[in-house]
Amino acid sequence: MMVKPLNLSEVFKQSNLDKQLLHIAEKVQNGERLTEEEGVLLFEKGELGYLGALANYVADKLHDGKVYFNRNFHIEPTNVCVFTCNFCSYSRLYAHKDEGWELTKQQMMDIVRKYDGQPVTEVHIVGGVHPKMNLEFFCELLSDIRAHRPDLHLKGFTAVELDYMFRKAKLTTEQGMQKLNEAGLQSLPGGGAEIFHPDVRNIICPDKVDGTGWLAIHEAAHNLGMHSNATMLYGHVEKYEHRVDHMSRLRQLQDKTGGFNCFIPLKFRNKGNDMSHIAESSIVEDLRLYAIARLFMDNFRNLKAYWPMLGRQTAQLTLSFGVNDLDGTIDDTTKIYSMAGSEEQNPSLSTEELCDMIHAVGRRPVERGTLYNEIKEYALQA
Ligand code: V47
Ligand code: SF4
Repeated sequence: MMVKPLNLSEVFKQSNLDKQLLHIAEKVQNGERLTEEEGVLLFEKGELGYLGALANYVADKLHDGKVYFNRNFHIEPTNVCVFTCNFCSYSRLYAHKDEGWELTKQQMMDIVRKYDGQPVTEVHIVGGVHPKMNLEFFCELLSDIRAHRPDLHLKGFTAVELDYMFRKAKLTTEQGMQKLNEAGLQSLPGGGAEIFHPDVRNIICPDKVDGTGWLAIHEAAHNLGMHSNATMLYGHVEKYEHRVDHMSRLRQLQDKTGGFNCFIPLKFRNKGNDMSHIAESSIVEDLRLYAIARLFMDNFRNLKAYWPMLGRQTAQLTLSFGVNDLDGTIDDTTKIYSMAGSEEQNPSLSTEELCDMIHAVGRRPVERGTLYNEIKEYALQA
C-alpha cells in the first residue's frame, strides 16, 4: 500500500521538532525549493526517520509507488587509463597495460551479439581513458552496434572520456559530440562527476576534467537533444558543503536545459585503491544522503540507487528513502565495483529478482527504457 499524502508538517509539529527542520518540512510539503544552507542543515541535523518520511512523500507524489528498472548490459572497452584518480581500483596505467584489458571492436561486437534475440533495451559503454582508443574508433564501434541492433539504446562515455577524445581529435566539444551523435550515441552516463568542488577534486582526482568542464560537456549534449545522467561520488574526504555545492550546480544546469534523466549518488568503496585508509560510509549515512538528494534535487524526477555498487540489500532500503530507480539487470558485465570491494562480485539480477525486491517493500516494479518510457508494469503474483 502506498504512503498517503499526510500533512507531514502537522505530524512534525506535534513531535517537538527543531524549528528549522519544521520550516524545511513545511517548504517540502508546499513544493518550495530548498536553499543550499537548508541542504547543509539537513545533513547536519536531519535524522533518518524525518528524512525518510519527507523523501517518501516527495517520491510518492511524483511516482505513485512506481520503481523503474531496465534490461541492460555494459561494455567496458578497457581499464587502461591515462588518469590516476585516487579512489579508482579498476584502472591500470598504459605502462602496465599487460595487467589490464583492451577489447578490440570485434570482441565488443561479440558481446553485443551475445544478446541477439534477448529483450535488452540498453547498452552502457564506459571504461578507462585509453591513449589509443580515439574518437574514430568509438564512432565505428557505435555505427557497427547501431547497424547490428537498431533497437538498442546506445548510452556511453563519461565526460572524462569525452573530454580526452575531443581534445585528441582537436575538435570542440560541440563538434565531437555531434560526430558521436551521428554515429549513434543517444545518451551519456553520469560518471566522472565525482565532487565538482576544486578543494576536493584536487585531492581525489586532480588530473582529469574539472567540474566546470564536466558540466559544459553535459550541457553540449543536452543542446543537441541528447539526455544524460549525473552522479556524485560521496563518502570520502568531502564535507557536507561540498555535497550540497555539487548538487546545486547540477540543479542549476537542469533548470537551464532539462536534459538530465536521473541523479545517481555513488558510495565510495575502499578496496584496492589509494584511498583505502578511508572508512566507508555507514548504511544510515547512505540512506540519509539519498533522502536529502530527493529533497534538494527538486528538478530531477528520477533518483537511482545503483545496486552493483551499493549492494542489493542497501539498494532495496533506499526505496523507502526517495529512490525510484534501481538501474537494471546488468548481467555481470561490469567490473568497476567488484574490484573496489562491493559485496556484488558478479552483479546480475533477473527481472524476477528485481521485481521481488521492489514488491517486498510495497512498491510497483516498472520496466523502463533509457529515457524512462514505461515498457511494462509487473503485477504481484498471487
Ligand atoms: O566516475 C570509481 C565511480 C564512476 C569507485 O549513468 C567509484 O547510469 C565508488 O558513473 N567507489 C563510473 N565509486 C560509473 C558510473 C555509472 C555507473 C552506473 C550507472 C551510471 C549511469 C553511471 O564510478 C566513476 C566514479 O565516480 N567509481 N571507483 C570506487 N572505488
Ligand atoms: Fe581512469 Fe575513470 Fe579510474 Fe579515473 S575513475 S582512473 S578516469 S578509469
